[in-house]
Amino acid sequence: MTSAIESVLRAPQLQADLRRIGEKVLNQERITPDEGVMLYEKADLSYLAALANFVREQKHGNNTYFNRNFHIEPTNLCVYSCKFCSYSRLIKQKEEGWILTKEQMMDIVKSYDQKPVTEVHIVGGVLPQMNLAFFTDLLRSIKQHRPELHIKGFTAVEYYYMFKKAKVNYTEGLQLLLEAGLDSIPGGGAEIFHPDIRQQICEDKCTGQEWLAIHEAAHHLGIPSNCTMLYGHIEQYWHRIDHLERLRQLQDRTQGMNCFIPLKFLRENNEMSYLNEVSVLEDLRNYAVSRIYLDNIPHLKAYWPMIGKTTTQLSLAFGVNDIDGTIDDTTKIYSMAGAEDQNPTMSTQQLVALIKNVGRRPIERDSIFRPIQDYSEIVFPKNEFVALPVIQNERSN
Ligand code: V47
Ligand code: SF4
Repeated sequence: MTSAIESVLRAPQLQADLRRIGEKVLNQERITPDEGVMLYEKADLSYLAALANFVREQKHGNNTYFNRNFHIEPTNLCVYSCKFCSYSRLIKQKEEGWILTKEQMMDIVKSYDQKPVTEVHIVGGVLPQMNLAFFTDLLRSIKQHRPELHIKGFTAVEYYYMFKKAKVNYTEGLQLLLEAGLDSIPGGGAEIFHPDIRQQICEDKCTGQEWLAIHEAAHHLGIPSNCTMLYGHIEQYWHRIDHLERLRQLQDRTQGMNCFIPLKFLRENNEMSYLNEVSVLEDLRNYAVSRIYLDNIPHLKAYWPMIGKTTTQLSLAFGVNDIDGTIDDTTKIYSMAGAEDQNPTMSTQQLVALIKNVGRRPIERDSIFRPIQDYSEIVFPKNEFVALPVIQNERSN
């Protein structure tokens, strides 16, 4: 029997260099940086979809993962001034900002006491008073209150600053947080590693090399992490491939990263608002090339609060196999940057419907991607079902 990818590779009009890349993907061989750039520049979206879906189905079949999570954003004040950031307020504009006390954050945790969430994602601005001692104390209190809640906490940017202030090296700092209850590290702060771009969009925070070194130190301590790339602003395709290549090399050394999350630049309320946002087609192209290039990172996530529910459904045909979680309206990072969903929250039923409606198998997972519940056969009571944009129904009309 001929697979879909084999018939795509036989198309007579396909350029020879693109066909060679496709054959590599079919044979599960790694593509080179030049080939990655070529895919971005020359490949048809339908060709990319076929290759990326092949990789996705080799790794995960039809499974599409989500989790039940909420966020805590300790502060939106920040000592840094990333030009793309709509969220942070410099300390001088502090009347527009918030700083949560430990008690306020514990109240957020306690508000989920009767709810079946499995993860808290903690991320925010960088402030001197939110230091290593403050956060180890917070993590200890969370674990004391709810030991089984997975704490995915703090970007490498936040770590870099707090470890420097505390005069500890990366391993010492991470070890302290691990002992206090840290379970994993989110992917934020990576932006674009290449210094030519990084200096223009976020010159005053940690470098790409420092970001990578902190994740590497975490992996050596057995702390898993995610990784991200902020795309669709002033970078070129080869900067994206340079970024993916650095992640692929780190993963070859440590196997510590579970998931890659492309983050689309959103333009409202920041210093880069003069740029247009890239199109949905570009989002899909980026998911597909990322899936093909990062052959050693198991999962590819579409972060639905950022790209919206319809693009999330489409992304499942372009290599994506994870859509993050319920969120419960607990993050402001993307709504402040102009995301279409100003109060991001989805019930389990809605996440399941979103996945099922495009013919995929919805699986709830834990934070390190172990399956918790297969929802493919579960029928929710009718009155709890909330309609979503339904791509499959549009096709079948
Ligand atoms: O590092 C800030 C990005 C990141 C904008 O690990 C923006 O599961 C687009 O990393 N347009 C923080 N992006 C959030 C993050 C994340 C999100 C979801 C899941 C995970 C995970 C991690 O948000 C920052 C920055 O790259 N960001 N401003 C903006 N205007
Ligand atoms: Fe601060 Fe993060 Fe915003 Fe940069 S992206 S200004 S580090 S909150």
